[in-house]
Amino acid sequence: MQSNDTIVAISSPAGSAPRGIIRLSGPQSWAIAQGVLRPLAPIRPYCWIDAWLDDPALPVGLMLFQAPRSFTGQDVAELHIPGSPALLAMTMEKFLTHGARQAEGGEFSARAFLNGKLDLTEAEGIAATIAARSDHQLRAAASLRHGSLHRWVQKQADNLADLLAMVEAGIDFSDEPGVSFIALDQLQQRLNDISCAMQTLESRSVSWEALPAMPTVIMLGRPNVGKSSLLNALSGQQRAIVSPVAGTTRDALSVEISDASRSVRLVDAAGVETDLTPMANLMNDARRQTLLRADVILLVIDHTDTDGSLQALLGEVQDIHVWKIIVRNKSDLSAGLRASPAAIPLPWINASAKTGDSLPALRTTLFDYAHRQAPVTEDCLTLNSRHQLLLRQARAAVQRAGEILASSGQFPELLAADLRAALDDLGAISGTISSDDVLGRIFSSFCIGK
Ligand SMILES: Nc1nc2c(ncn2[C@@H]2O[C@H](COP(=O)(O)OP(=O)(O)OP(=O)(O)O)[C@@H](O)[C@H]2O)c(=O)[nH]1
Ligand SMILES: [Mg+2]
Repeated sequence: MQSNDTIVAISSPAGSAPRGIIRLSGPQSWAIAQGVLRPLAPIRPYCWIDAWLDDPALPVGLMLFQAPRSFTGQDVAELHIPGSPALLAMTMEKFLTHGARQAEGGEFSARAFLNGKLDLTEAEGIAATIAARSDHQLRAAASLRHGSLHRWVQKQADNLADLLAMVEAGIDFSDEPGVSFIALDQLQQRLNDISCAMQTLESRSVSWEALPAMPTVIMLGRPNVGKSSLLNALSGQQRAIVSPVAGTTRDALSVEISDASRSVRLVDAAGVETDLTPMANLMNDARRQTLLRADVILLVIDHTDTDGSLQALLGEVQDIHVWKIIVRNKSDLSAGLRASPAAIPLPWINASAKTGDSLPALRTTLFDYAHRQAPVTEDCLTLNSRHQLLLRQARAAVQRAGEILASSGQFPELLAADLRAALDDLGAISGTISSDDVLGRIFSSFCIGK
């Protein structure tokens, strides 16, 4: 990974926005920035500098950061301009012709890592933040980014390094009678403590892969109540066929709907058929399978539903223990709803897929329920498969060391080798010891500009 040239990338999100940011990092970043734009005041790091771009003629803002006090640990320049994609692309071109190189995905974070500004788990936290699709992932990513795993690793690595130093000193001075650096039972106790701490982390942690990426909301209701119409209206797309013919939707259909920070997958399951033809049986089976994936069930009813049909619907989902909400669709029809509010034992909302009445409130309710789950806390870390593998290896090495000690205590060289192996594995979690190969794999999953 080359890190002594100057890289540049657009680091604001894709698309139009009031403000766009182009970031440079490397020894030439200040000079290249001054080649492309004219500062209107003497340049100083860590403060806003008004500047002028000649083509097109525009006032812009410049921020300079001096090595090593910057995100990457190098000299950094940040240009703030109006966030029009065409203007950003044109300005990027100028930086490239003035000698900067287009940054690869994750290269800014990689430089921060190589300059000791971030450890590998914190860098992974940045990548995970960018990729997060749910509140759970966002919270877990923030915990990584803020160094909770890094601190844990550091503490255990310090303990292991202490023990290793004492065991190795014991080897060096083994010819000297009466010189002992740590009593065997004390050493055994400290190894047990480290192994227990590792076991606790493994058992209390949540696997990254198991975090719900995007909660699923499944709509359920009798044919013709307007499930497909709601799916289309909530997603703003004509995704599902809508018709007055009951039983239009046969297979489950899904769309992703998002607000500013959250997404849910909305699934339109086939309507609940009551006359049991072979086709209806197949549809009912498929729907039950789909329901098992639900984080929230949205029960859809309309003015034709009676207390009885509502109870049948509730019966179908009574064994599924997830959040359930009822939407009384077709609120625009003046006939009113037959199922009385008293018969509705769940949170409910009146809405109309046709007129759009209450759909914003319905969307917000869905996001709120779908993302309502236990938060990821400091002492319940989220580990990805790389962390889990290294942690398991480290614990196995510590356990081997404990066994050598328990069986004889006579082979300090073997003991030291296992402690070193455990230390290497812990080091690889935070990246203090890793091959370029591993680093390349991790940073290549980043997006450009981060
Ligand atoms: N007035 C009114 N009509 C609606 C509303 N929502 C849906 N409809 C109509 O109700 C009929 C059925 O709508 P769909 O969305 O196909 O219903 P569905 O629940 O998906 O039906 P199946 O796929 O058969 O299970 C269509 O004629 C829609 O135009 C609404 O809010 N108000
Ligand atoms: Mg339908």
